Formats: sequence, C-alpha cells, structure tokens
Amino acid sequence: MSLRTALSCATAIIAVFILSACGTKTASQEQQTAEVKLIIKASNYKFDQTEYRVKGNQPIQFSLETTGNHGITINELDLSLDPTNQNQVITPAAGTYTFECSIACGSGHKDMKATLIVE
Ligand SMILES: [Cu+2]
Repeated sequence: MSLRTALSCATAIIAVFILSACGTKTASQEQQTAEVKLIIKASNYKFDQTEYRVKGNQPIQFSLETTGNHGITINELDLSLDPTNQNQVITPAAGTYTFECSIACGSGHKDMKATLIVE
C-alpha cells in the first residue's frame, strides 16, 4: 500500500467518524425542543403574522399550530412542518426567507405567504 493510498484510507475513516458524530447530534435534535421557540399559526387562509423575526445562530424550535391542513417548507433551512410533524429544531443562518403554505389546502392557498427574518 502506497503512502498516498494509506492517507486516503485514513481520510475516509476520519470522514466516517465525523459523519457518525453528526448523526448523533441529529438524533438528539429529534427531541425537537429548544429554549428559543417560534410559533407559527396557520388557519384558513393565512399565517398569524406576515413577518416572523428570530435571532439566528442558536437552536430554535419551530412549531406549527394549525387549524386546517397547512404546512411550511423552507428548503434553504431544511425546515419542513405540517400537521403530522409540527415541531422541528434548527439553527438557522441569518437571512430573509419567504415561504408559503406547502399543502394545497383550498381556495385561499395562494394567499398564504409570509416572511421569516433571521437576524
Ligand atoms: Cu395551502
């Protein structure tokens, strides 16, 4: 085995360890609680605010409280909430994220839009 091969093997092994460490972290986040919470309420056919503000770079528990079949997806943040999955903890990066209802819920669906501002 050449030195180069040995090094790439070692790199691969280290990468596996790092990935499994990340996996452990994700598992603990699946408890889905954090001290900082943002509750987004959805109903037919609006969100309770047009603009939500949070301080970023900390774990935030996003909670969807919904009357009716509504959801939120923000792909950039890997955030996805719906009536069957109402809580998710993420550590969002600063930015402005517009989102809309992710479920084809009815006649007012297209009006269900809001903005998340992460400071
Ligand atoms: Cu909808």
